[in-house]
Amino acid sequence: MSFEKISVIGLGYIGLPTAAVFASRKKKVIGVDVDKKAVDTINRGEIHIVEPDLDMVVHAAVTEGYLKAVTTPEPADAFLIAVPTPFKGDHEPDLGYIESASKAIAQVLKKGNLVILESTSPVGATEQMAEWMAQARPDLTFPQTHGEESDIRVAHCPERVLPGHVLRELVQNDRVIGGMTAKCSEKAAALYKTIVEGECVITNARTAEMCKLTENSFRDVNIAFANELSMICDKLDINVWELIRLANRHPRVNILQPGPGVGGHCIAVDPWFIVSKTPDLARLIRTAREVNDYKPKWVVEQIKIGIAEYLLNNPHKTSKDITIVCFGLAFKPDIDDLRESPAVEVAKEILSFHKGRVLAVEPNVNSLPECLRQGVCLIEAESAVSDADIFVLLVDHKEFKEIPKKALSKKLIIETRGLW
Ligand code: SAJ
Repeated sequence: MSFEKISVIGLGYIGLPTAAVFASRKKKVIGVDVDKKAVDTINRGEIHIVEPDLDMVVHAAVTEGYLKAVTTPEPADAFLIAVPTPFKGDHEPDLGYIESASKAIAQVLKKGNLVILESTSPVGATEQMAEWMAQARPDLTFPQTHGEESDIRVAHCPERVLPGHVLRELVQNDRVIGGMTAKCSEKAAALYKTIVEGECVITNARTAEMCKLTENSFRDVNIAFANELSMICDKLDINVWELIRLANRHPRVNILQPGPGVGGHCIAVDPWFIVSKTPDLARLIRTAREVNDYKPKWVVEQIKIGIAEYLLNNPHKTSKDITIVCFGLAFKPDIDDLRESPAVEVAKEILSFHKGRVLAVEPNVNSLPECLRQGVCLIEAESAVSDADIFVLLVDHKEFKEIPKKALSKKLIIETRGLW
């Protein structure tokens, strides 16, 4: 089974690194994206997202002629779909991007092609994708009707890489391969084996879909446990970080860290794909989502209590005189990604009620997101330390660990990460 030409549909945080890694193994790769600007950027050998070392790999792949980006699909031997799967309405999965991607590649499919869905998807999405392609190409046969005899092989192989470590994890992590038939799995595994050093473990498409959702839900439930503990400990006047450190000394206890909430485009979204399929059964998974979604609101309540306390201790001041600084806006430490960030949500809320100045320190970005531009001032940590009255620590970026204890000693601090 040889794959001369591989096409990756969707050149975002997953698709672009995947395309670049295949290209670095001297495979001809065609990256497809509807965003013309992203396509032009990649064809210049540059990147439009932030991921360590990705710029070098893409630059080399483009200049050596192994990777090119286009806006409309071209024929290839294998197609990997890595488009977003957000939710809509009441947390219902939105398969719109998969639908358009599969209909677009259907036009160029040939007998013998392999189509892999990499996007995190609700159970049944791979079968649905195969159905969309079958409808668009009645001249070809697909696994749902022709089993092992089908012209086109279809599999789900969820991405599982951690932002910030994508290039390493793409190669080292095990891959779960869920073909619609055994031959579909076999062909998909042969493709991944050209780049993956981890094991390629074979299952069916539905199990592979559920496996990815399970991994992220597992993490969400465990973070919710830590977040719930943090709120309980606050009520009981117990330091939650000390508590977790102590409990984790038990050989079979491993509690995660509380924070201002769960951000990013995966862990805060994927559990809903399980809830939407089985709402009456997924009670714990839903509750975990609710606990984590409530956490930023709880942090805002703590800030309001902090302001009241500050005014009580400084009776000559009004709330207008109080400067609040948010340390960190990203959705997790040491990255520049502010999308779906609970820290941004907290900053936005502060802005909506606080009459005094609001500052933000975010060493990983040069400008604020649209929703904060009117009212929040982005400043350096040093100036914030001298100017602000209330410190809200929202992200445990490495730079914040270096702020001297002395500089914090007389400030009112609201800590969501246990760093200070
Ligand atoms: N968080 C906590 N406490 C913790 C750990 C994380 O509050 O102890 C928060 C983070 O601050 C962040 C959110 O959770 O706001 C998510 O961060 P993360 O580092 O747990 O995960 P992601 O979203 O960057 O990546 C996850 C990974 N999934 C798992 O670890 C099970 C990654 O492997 C997946 O590939 C990725 O989702 C994805 O694309 O689905």
